[in-house]
Amino acid sequence: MNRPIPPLVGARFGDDWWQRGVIYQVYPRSFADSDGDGVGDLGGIIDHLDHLGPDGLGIDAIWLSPIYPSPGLDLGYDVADHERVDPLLGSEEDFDRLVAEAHRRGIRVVVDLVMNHTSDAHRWFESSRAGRDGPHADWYLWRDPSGSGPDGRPLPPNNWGSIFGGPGWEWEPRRLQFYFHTFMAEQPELDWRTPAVEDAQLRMVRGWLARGVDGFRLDVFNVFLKHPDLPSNPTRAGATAWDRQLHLYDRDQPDFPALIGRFRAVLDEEPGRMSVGELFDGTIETAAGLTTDRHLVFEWSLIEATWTASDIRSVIGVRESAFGAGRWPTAVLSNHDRPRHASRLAASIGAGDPDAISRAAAVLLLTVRGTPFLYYGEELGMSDVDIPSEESVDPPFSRFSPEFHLWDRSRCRTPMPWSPGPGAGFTTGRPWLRLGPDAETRNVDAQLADPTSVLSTYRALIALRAATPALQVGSLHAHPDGGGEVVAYTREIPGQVILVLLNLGRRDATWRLSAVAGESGWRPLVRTAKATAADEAIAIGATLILAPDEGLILEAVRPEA
Ligand code: TEU
Repeated sequence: MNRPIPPLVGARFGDDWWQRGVIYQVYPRSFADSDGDGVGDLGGIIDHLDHLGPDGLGIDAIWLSPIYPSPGLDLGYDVADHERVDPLLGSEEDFDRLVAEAHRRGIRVVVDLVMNHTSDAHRWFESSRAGRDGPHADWYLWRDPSGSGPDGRPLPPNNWGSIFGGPGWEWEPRRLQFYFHTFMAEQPELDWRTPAVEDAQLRMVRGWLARGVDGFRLDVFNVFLKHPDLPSNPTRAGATAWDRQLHLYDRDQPDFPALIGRFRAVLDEEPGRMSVGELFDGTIETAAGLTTDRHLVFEWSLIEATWTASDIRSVIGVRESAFGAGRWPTAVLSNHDRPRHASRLAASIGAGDPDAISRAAAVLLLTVRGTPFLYYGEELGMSDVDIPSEESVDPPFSRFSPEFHLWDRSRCRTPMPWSPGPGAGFTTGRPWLRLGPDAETRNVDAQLADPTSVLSTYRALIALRAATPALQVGSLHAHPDGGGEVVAYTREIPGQVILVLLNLGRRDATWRLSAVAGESGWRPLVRTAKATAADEAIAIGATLILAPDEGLILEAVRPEA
C-alpha cells in the first residue's frame, strides 16, 4: 500500500504547528453521517471539513478518535486491527480521501493510537490465548496463578486492579494462566517488554505515516510498561479499589521515556510530525516530566478546575511552574471521557449563563500558554445530554459496580447538530445516540447567523490567535493587578504584549488599565459580552467594566516613535 503522501496546501504554520496551531478532536461516530445509517463516518467528516478549515473555524489539525475495526465495547478503544479502517466508518479509500481533502485545506490529520491494549477479538490475542507455543504466545501479560483458594480456584498473580472496577486479572483456561487488563477484560494488555510487540507497533506507526498522517494521540501511554517482575502494589486509604493502591508497578516505569524516544525517532525521520500522550491517572508533574520537544502530554488540571477566579488563577500558576519555560503544555477543557465544559463549569458554581461561560472559557482555552485541543461541539456550547440507561452506549458504565467511578460517557458523545430539522443535519436516518434536546436551535447554521454566538466567538478567537504570535508562543505572566474575581494575565514576545481579562465573579467588575511596559494605551481585540470590540485604543488609566463571565483580550499600543 504505497500511496503518495497528499501534499498539505496552504497550512498556516510550518513544522512547529503542533505548538502554534489549534487541534480539534472529532469523535467519528458522532460528527456527521454520510450514508444514512445513523452513525457518523469518514465521509461525513469529509463533507464538513469546510466547517473546520480556513473559511470556517480555522483549526490547524483534526484528531480522530479511533477509526479501527472494533467490537465496539469501548467504542473503538478496543481495537481488533490497528492497520485498517472500521467498515462502520468507511473504507480504506475513504480514509485516504479524508487525508487528501484535509491536506488540500491546510488541515493536518492526527490519529488516535491505542497501543496499550487490544480487543480480545484481535488476531494477536486470539493466537496468544490459544496456547503457550504460538507466534504471539508472549505478546500479552500472561502469568501463572499465585496459588489456589480454599475452593481450589486459581488466585491472581498480584493485587493489580482494573480502573473499570474489579480485579485486573482474567483466567484463561486454555493456557491455565491469567492475563492482565487495566481496562475491560475484553481489552487485554500487550507486553511491551516483548521486542516483537514494539517492532509490530512501530511498523504499524510507519504504515499510518506512509498514508500521510501528521501525528498521533497515544491512548493511556504511561501505562505501556509495567515493572518486569509484576510485584503487588502497596496499598493505602482511598474511595475506590483503584485509589486504594499506590500505582508504583503498573505504570510510569523508569525505562518508559526511552520507549517514547524510540517512537519519536520514527516520527522524526520527517520534520513536522507531532505526538501527544494521554496521561492516565497521574499528576501534572508526571505529565511535565514526560513532555519532550514535539511530544506533548495531556494533563487534567484545567479540565478538573472549578469556574472560580481563585481556582483558574491557581491552575494557571500550577501549569506554569510544572512545565516551566522549557516544556510546552496542552490546554483541554472537554474530551470524550469527561462532562462537557458548558455543563461542568456552570455546575461547578451552581450559577451562570452556560453560553456566556462557554465564550469566556474559550478565551481561556485559546490564550493560556499551551496547545489548545477542542472537542467537537464545544464551539457550539454543546452540553451533556441526559441519556436513559437503556440507551447508554458506554459498556464500562453499564457494568457499573460500587468500585467503578465513571459516569455514562454517552452523555458527552451525542451527535453534532448541523442544522434545524429532523436529524439536525447529522443524519437522514435514526441517530445511533440521541441528539441534544436543544439541537433545533443550537446548531452550526443557527450560530453562524448570530455574531454573538459561541461559534462566532470561537471563530473570532481562533482567527485572532492565528494572527497573534504572542498568543501562540509568548510567555505567560500573571498580571500584578489581577485579583478578586478578575483573572488577568499577559502573553508576551519581544514587541508584542497581549492582556487577557476574565471576570469570573457573579457581578460586574471594574478594571483600571495600567501600563505594563511603557505602552500608551490598550486596543481591545475580542470582547465576549459584545459582538465586536471597539477599534480605538483605550488610554492608560481608563476604567473598564467587565460583565460576569466576560472575557476581554487587549493588545498594548506602543507610543508613536
Ligand atoms: O482513557 C483512559 C482514562 O483515563 C479513562 O479511562 C478515564 O479514567 C475515564 O474515562 C474518566 O475520565 C482512554 C480513553 O480516552 C478512553 O475513552 C478509553 O475508555 C480508555 O483509554 C481505554 O482505552
